[in-house]
Amino acid sequence: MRVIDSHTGGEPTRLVVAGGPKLGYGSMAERLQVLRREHDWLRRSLVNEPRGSDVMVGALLCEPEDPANTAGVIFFNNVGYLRMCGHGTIGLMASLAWLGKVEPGEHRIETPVGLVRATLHDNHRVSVNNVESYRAREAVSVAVPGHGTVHGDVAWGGNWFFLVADHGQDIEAHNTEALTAYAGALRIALCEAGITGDDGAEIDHIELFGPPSNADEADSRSFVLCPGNAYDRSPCGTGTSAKLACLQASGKLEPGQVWRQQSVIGSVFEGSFEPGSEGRIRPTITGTAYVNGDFQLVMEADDPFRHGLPG
Ligand code: PYC
Repeated sequence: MRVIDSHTGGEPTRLVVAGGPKLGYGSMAERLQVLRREHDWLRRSLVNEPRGSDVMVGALLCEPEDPANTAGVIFFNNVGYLRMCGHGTIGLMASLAWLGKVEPGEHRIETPVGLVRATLHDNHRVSVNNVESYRAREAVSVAVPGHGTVHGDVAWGGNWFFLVADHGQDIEAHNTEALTAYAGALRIALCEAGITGDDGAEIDHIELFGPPSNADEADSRSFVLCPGNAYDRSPCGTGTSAKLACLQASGKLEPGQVWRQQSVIGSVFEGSFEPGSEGRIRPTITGTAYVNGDFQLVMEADDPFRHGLPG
């Protein structure tokens, strides 16, 4: 199995480009179900220790269902499957460019939640025109044990997010342990209070906002806790999409206006949107990714952990 590693603003993506399991010819949503049901060993092998780590996001490159599209992709992490991944799509394009499989310009990529458009620029830059995003609920209150009542917006950006500004935490790289504990407690509190995305979907990403480290470089800084309890080193593509949807819903961002979202470690995505259908937005997120590995996976038959630790 050939694998390309990349990172997008510090957040890793490990992409299987050859030798992965056969998942049939359905949509990416259908193939995700086959992967989860019959080949979950692939996720654990790539992402979990001893080969991977909690921070790693894995991706499986697929033949597209529609041959007019460039590729399909399914993303996963240390505890399960992601619906969409913005930093991962930027990493996917950098990896395909590394392999000489894509030219600069726009490419259509199939994901489990729909088609996205990814534009490969020069200098390792990629723009992802993401799925339509929207704020589902505004200023939702939740009691978080040890932290009082917290207010946040529920928004969809390709994954479900709870976005909070009134958290009283320092969004700083030296404070990630406390931020992880706070955001983890908030996620559990949402779950216990029955606060969900549409159709009862679990809100599995928490996004805390604060001022940027330098107002010349960004408009806001965020800390994003992903399912599985690792925080996103990048500003999070689906999270930035959710943020743009909330800004638009509050009348704070106009179509085409650029919003610069900084991650807790300081990397920046640029985002903007066009109007979508039914009051939703179609966000575009631009970031930079570098390839930092190109290798074969080895699975020795007598290695008890060749498929990773459970999880
Ligand atoms: O960039 O959308 C993203 C993402 C989701 C989880 C980790 N990164």
